[in-house]
Amino acid sequence: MIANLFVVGPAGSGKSTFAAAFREWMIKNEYDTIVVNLDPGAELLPYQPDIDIRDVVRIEDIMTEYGLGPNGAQIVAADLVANYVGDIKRDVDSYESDYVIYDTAGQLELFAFRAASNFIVDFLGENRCALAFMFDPTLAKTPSGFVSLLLLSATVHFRFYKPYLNVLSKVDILSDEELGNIAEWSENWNSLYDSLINDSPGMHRELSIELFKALENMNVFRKLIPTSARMLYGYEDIYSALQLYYAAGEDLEKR
Ligand SMILES: Nc1nc2c(ncn2[C@@H]2O[C@H](COP(=O)(O)OP(=O)(O)OP(=O)(O)O)[C@@H](O)[C@H]2O)c(=O)[nH]1
Ligand SMILES: [Mg+2]
Repeated sequence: MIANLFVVGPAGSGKSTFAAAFREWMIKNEYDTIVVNLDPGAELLPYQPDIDIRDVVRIEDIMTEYGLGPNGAQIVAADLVANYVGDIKRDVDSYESDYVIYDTAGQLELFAFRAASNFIVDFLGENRCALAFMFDPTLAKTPSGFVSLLLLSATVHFRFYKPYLNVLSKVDILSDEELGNIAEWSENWNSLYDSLINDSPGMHRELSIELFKALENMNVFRKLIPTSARMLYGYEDIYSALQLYYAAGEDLEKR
């Protein structure tokens, strides 16, 4: 059965580049993998999608047809994707690929907070599906930014209720010290709490501390997997983590 991975995250967090780099790593390692672009609003993609929703859902057409501006059209487009899941599934099946990576809409809310997306993930993901939530390092490198991303990731998790990985993107732009801090926060929640307490005082710090406590109670902390598309780094760890979900640790056959 096909293993499906949906890549989600805030705008510009590196979803499309991750999808491209992970496919590259997978193919290099002889795992048959395709990428499906589910972002109708993507203007330029850093890869050639094997299947592209923009072939059937086009923002310009929606703007003309519904008399909408670009933002309204993005919302309609996000919902219209659901009409084509049968066609997408047929195309995916025709590839007979073992792994399918789905690149999702640029703005997180267009994917994570639309009812249509639950249907899309359930239909395409079947019962072999995981989500990768991208942590952008520019936000993740401050303790309060890190907590904000944890909250978003947890929100996505509870919306879809599928196995999920938290992925740190673009680690090549972090200094060793910044990367060390993030790794420490993701492995040791007490250190995240200490960093929050030591942050400059203010409402923002108070809010982050309260959010931290709520997240702790919800037991949503998990280790971040660092990656860099530029250095093709971290994808083996992604693959291993996914195997735990897809095949209970059992390696799928190479082809
Ligand atoms: N240095 C570096 N830059 C990266 C990496 N991954 C992505 N980027 C850059 O981050 C920016 C956003 O990357 P995308 O892959 O387009 O991010 P996205 O989440 O798909 O963006 P939207 O779909 O537009 O929301 C681009 O300028 C990428 O070149 C990385 O590993 N290292
Ligand atoms: Mg993208």
